[in-house]
Amino acid sequence: MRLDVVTIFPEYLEPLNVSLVGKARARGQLNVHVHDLRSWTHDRHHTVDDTPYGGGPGMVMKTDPWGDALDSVLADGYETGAREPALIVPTPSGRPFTQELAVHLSERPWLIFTPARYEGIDRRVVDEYAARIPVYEVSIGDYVLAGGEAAVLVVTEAVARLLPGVLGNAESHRDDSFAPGAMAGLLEGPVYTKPPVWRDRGIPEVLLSGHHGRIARWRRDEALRRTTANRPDLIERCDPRAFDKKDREM
Ligand code: 6GU
Repeated sequence: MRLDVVTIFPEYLEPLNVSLVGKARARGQLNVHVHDLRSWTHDRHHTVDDTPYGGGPGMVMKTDPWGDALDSVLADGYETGAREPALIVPTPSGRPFTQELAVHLSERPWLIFTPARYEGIDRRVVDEYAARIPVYEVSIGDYVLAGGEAAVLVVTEAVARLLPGVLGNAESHRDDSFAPGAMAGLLEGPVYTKPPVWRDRGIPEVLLSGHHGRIARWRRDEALRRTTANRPDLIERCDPRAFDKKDREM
């Protein structure tokens, strides 16, 4: 997969060199290009923003630097064989970024991120590229960040770990919270490792029983308990057929 990020803070994307995403890059599973938007400005002050039409607070990112940057990134990618680009526009007004969207994006070969600062990018930029390529406007949650760069890190990590061969073991995302399947939409319960006693705290006896059926039942009960406490909305949205008689006794 190829990723391009156009930003006025290229250093904000340095975490892309670390950990899972960094290793995926080093192994050639991810081809990442971070670009400084200001290299597509032509004035002495490298201006990327201006006052909003219609008035109001804050500044709006200008059309020309973004248009020139995106044309150049697209041309460069195509030249090197990249195909089927999609634009990812991080914005608090976007559609919610979910595991389902992460899975969908992980199946695309080329993602171009446009994290904005200030009050966002002139709308004509998004409209222009939406007429040419798929555009996904995404929000990572119901709060406001100072810019989209942190959202790029979030989306990139969620997507990269789904790429073939990036996680050590293919089963690693089978039980992810939000993954389809046996734990259908429930949050994961608690986990434990050695030592068996720490500061007088033991671990749930069932985990030492070696009884796989009882362990699976316990994990499901814990997942239900945690989901009910932290995300009752997820329980509401579950297919009632996903629950068995023992669930209903909880
Ligand atoms: Cl993607 N950008 C900004 N600036 N704020 C956000 C966001 C994105 N998602 C949630 N809040």
